[in-house]
Amino acid sequence: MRTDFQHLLIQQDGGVLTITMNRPEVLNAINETLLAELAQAVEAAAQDEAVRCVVLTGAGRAFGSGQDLRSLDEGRAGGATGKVSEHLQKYHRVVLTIRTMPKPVLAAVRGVAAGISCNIALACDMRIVADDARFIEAFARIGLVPDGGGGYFLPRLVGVGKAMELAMLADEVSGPEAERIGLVNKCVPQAEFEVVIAELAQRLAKGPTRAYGLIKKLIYTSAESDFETSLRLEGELQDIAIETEDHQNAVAAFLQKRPPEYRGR
Ligand code: LHQ
Repeated sequence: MRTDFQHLLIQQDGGVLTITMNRPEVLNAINETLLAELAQAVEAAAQDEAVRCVVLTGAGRAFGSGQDLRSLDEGRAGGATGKVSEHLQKYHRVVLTIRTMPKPVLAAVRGVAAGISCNIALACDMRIVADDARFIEAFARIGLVPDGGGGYFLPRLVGVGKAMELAMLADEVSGPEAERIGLVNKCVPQAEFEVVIAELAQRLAKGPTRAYGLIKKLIYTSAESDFETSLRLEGELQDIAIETEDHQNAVAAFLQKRPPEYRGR
């Protein structure tokens, strides 16, 4: 796994790979370099069997402030042409890789998560946030629509009515409120944040990774399937899960009254 990035910090602890977006002076605003590096890092993490859980976070006081508006403006002033939808494809590569990689991805959010940074956090499988977290679907503030998958994730997480409110008003949602409306999984005091993240990430990294990958497929596909299609997929995935070493060892461990040890195989 490459670690010499300009705007990312990469740290591996056992099966947990932490990717930290690192431009704290601009609240980790995403410029071209950060975006390209993020795509490379998540793709490498997806491929690497030694990585069994990914944590995505931001350096300093924020998770991220969205697209770097300065570099966007400079690009325009410099005569950059091309549709924004082409630029968005680079973000789509990131969110698609997060959703499809067959292992859990946690967003660890401290401080602000605005614009497309907010939606990258929503792409992750779970979100654990500190109580200073601020989620802002900032797009409408600058006359844009939610991108990076926001229009897809928002109604699925919080329902259509709330999604509309968050996208149109673009008001801040605090960490505790985000937990209350289901935008995040858990909001914890800042003093406990790092320990809670580390414990959950290590727990997931020591879990039945193959089953986790199949669970992602089952849950994420369900939003697009009818009930019968989902039941069919459930059967196909269970056929795979039941053949895994982790499943067979866990059943043996249960019968022998000892804790299971998952190897991700
Ligand atoms: C920033 C940024 C930033 C550069 C803070 N860029 N410098 C859009 C267009 C095209 C294609 C792709 O898709 C997108 C998607 C998007 O993400 S659109 C949404 C873009 N983001 C925003 O509109 C948020 C802009 N930032 C803010 O509203 C505030 O900075 C927030 C609410 C995030 C944080 O406020 P504060 O905590 O008060 O911090 P601050 O405003 O003082 O920011 C600290 C520094 O970071 C500051 O620099 P300075 O040199 O003055 O200290 C800001 O200029 C810089 N910064 N966001 N997106």
